[in-house]
Amino acid sequence: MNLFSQLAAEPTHEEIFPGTVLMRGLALPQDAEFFASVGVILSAAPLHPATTPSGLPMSVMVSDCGTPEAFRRRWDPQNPSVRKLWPAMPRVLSDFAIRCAVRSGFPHFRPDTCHINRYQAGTKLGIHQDRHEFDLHQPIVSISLGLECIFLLGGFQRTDKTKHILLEHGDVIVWGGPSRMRFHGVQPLKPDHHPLTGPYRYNLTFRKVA
Ligand code: MD3
Ligand code: FE
Repeated sequence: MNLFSQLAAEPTHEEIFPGTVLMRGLALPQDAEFFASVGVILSAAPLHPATTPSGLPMSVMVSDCGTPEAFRRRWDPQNPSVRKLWPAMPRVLSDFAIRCAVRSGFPHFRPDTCHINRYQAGTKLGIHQDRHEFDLHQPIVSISLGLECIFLLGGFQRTDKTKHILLEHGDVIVWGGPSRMRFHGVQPLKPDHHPLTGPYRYNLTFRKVA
């Protein structure tokens, strides 16, 4: 490893807003391990289309894992068709999410769910707020794997102007209390290919919901 690749391997620590910390590249050293864990989850809990609150299918495919308590809480009312109990969260993923939270000033975070979003060319996520019931004192940890995307991070009203944030393979964002109700979305993905994930972007979102 030369000097430049060492510098490139160093993750960033950028506070975008109070309560929003972007750590570029933090997941890179374990990317293959994490992607293998995603495969294990998806073999037990296959991807299905996310649905809008009114029941319409969306272009983003989703799955979940976590504790039975979190499953019963049905924190994601967008997926009422999922009946099978979620598989357990792989330890490598929960341990990493906890380390991400510690680095961001949330040492008590213990996620009980990991929600998976899968995007491909053209998949987008319209500007929305996450209004699910969960402990507002807990942060949310999000890991990006595979294709890059433009993440839109807005304010507290739908029409507030948005920051455009390039999220690449291995990037991690932690969302803490004061940023929790910000509007956010994902611009349509460009067609591309990633050596680990192929034509897809995966986003893993860790939360404590029970
Ligand atoms: C921003 N997913 O599933 S960030 C979602 O890239 C979703 O797939 C993003 O937005 C994605 O609802 C991952 C998740 C996230 C969660 C809470 C937030 C972003 C947030 C609260 C405030 C601002
Ligand atoms: Fe969201």
